[in-house]
Amino acid sequence: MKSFTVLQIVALIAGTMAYPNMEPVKNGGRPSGILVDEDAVPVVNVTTCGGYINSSSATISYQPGASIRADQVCVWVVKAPYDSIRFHLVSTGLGENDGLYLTRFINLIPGFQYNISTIGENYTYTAGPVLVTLSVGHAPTRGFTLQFFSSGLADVSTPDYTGYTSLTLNNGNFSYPADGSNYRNNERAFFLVNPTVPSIRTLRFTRMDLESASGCTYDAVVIYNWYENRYNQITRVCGTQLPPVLTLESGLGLVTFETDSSVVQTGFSFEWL
Ligand SMILES: [Ca+2]
Repeated sequence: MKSFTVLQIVALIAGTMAYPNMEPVKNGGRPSGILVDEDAVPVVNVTTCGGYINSSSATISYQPGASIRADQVCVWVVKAPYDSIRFHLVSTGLGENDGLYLTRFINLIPGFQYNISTIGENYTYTAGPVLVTLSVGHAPTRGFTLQFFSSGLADVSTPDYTGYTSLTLNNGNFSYPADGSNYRNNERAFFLVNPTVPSIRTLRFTRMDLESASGCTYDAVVIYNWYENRYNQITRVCGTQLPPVLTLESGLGLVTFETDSSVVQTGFSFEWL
């Protein structure tokens, strides 16, 4: 990592000559186009079952050395400012029937996945965001401590989301947009149906009002079910087509919403129980 310091100095001296097409855009107080080192120690500490972590580094420490109930599922969303994201497991009490997974989540599509099990090993992505999913087997287990550090160039491929909610109650209903207005152009939003109490759940859409297109290539709701330790795409819908009622075997579902640059309508509603 010492070479990063040298590169930083060179880049600072060369200035715009080295990056003639690069605007000196500020990103978190650090100019883009400059390689940024990892934080010396994680700057955020998260101890909850799931959460949205927008940080250059963090420690996710969930029940280390303490008990976690059977079938517990937790999801942490990691959005880091730099394009290299290195995860490593510090300690774990998870058993062979439990899983801790990293899932690349570029463009709202669950992608390459690691099953993290080896303490000290590096699991690295070249761009984010990343979903961290804990899936406990059918017996109680013990927790873990995981850290991540981002470094490198500004991750310009990772947008700010236009909407995000984690739905953690046992049941409820949800509408987007919540105030009954039209959704916006260029939406990039996602919603986790992830009740804290583990159980099989049902996800049922009650309203759909999106711009319609063949293949739903303009505006779309895409639904994923966490099953057999993967985010499996169930359906992609638009227009007024209601998705099929979905059983969430592990109690975890993912609803993504994206729109193009024109034509907006009133969105969608669903309930879970
Ligand atoms: Ca549209």
